[in-house]
Amino acid sequence: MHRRTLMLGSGAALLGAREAAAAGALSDPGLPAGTREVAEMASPPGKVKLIRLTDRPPNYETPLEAFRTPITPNNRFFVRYHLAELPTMAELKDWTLTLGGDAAAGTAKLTLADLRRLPAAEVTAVCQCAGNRRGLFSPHVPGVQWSIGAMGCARWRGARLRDVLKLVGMKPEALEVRFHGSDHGPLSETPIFRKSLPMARALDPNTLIAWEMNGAALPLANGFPARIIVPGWTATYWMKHVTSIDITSAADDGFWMQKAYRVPHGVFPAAAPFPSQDTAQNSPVTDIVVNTLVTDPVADSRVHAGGFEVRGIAWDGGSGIHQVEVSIDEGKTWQTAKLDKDLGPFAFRAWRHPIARVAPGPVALRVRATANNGAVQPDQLMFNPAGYHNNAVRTVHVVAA
Ligand SMILES: Nc1nc2c(c(=O)[nH]1)N[C@H]1C(S)=C(S)[C@@H](COP(=O)(O)O)O[C@H]1N2
Ligand SMILES: [Mo]
Repeated sequence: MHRRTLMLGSGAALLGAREAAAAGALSDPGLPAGTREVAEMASPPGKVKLIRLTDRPPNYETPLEAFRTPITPNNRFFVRYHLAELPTMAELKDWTLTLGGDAAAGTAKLTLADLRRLPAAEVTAVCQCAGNRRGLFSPHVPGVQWSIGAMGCARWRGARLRDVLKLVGMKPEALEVRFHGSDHGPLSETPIFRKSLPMARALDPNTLIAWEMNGAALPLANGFPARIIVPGWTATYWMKHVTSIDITSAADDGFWMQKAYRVPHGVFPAAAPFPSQDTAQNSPVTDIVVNTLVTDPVADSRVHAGGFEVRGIAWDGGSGIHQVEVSIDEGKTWQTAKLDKDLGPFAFRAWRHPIARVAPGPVALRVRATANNGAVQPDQLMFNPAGYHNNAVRTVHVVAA
């Protein structure tokens, strides 16, 4: 089969310098100088105005303005790939999903039509890269310098992974379920992108193979025709263009499980650990940590001294949001925000809070969320060398007039 590199950025409509600067302000000005010299606004095929970080592989971030609604539109949803050679739409017309593995009782090959014949399930869930906000790490750490937009929330529809696994059955020694997608590296030495889940998470009724995102087919860059959805877990497990699923009796020892996406022990307590992937040195990232994003007012903007509203979103790894608090006095006192409609425990929870009259001049807004499991955003960054799980309370500086 003929394969070629899809450069999502090729033919991208770049914005004018002034528009790019304005959009850059929307993308969050909190990045240390120099972390992002190459970023610019771009509209790769099927997408509108994303922040381009790299082209090969494509890494595009969602700007702040797209988080004003708790559902992120498909055409503004971020894009993250590790490997540069992506499948084309033409190649994916012949897509099939192969089921097997040493701990599967049988094997099968499914088409998209086969998958769609299984009972459909729906879940609204945040897809967030564990490296979201890595660019805001201090001290600086290497890796894609994401600001706040390596995440999105969508309504995903597909088959339950457990129903798919039932088609082949499993042996008692089944330990992990391993996924592979159809993208690959330019050189055969590049480790293929392969991820696995512990059996319990694979069999969780919320874990899906989705073919629909917000009521439409998955965009090519977000995993067409089908991807894994693991609500509550960071997006590294959400395999796009998934082409094979193996039930295995051994822990996956590939690079992307054993070396990448790992955090030191004890720094991030996880409700759902992954014991077969623990080593003496570290653990795999699993649960999304509790976090908030202020969408209004935008940093460095002017607010009305007579009163203004602070708005944003909050989310965690699936316990749901208990409360969101706002402080305008450097965290000495906190006021409780009003939570908007609940779209489910895995979704962005929109919130708002009116600030009464303030003195004209600088205002420093701090916002923190507490999850239903008791977890609260820390004041200080929980440092780890690969730059994951940045959920430190942030300050948004505005000027009241
Ligand atoms: N096939 C494939 N699936 C993948 C990846 C990848 O590189 N290839 N990256 C994973 C990671 S680390 C992230 S953060 C999410 C990003 O999902 P998105 O591109 O739909 O936003 O996809 C996950 N699934
Ligand atoms: Mo990621």
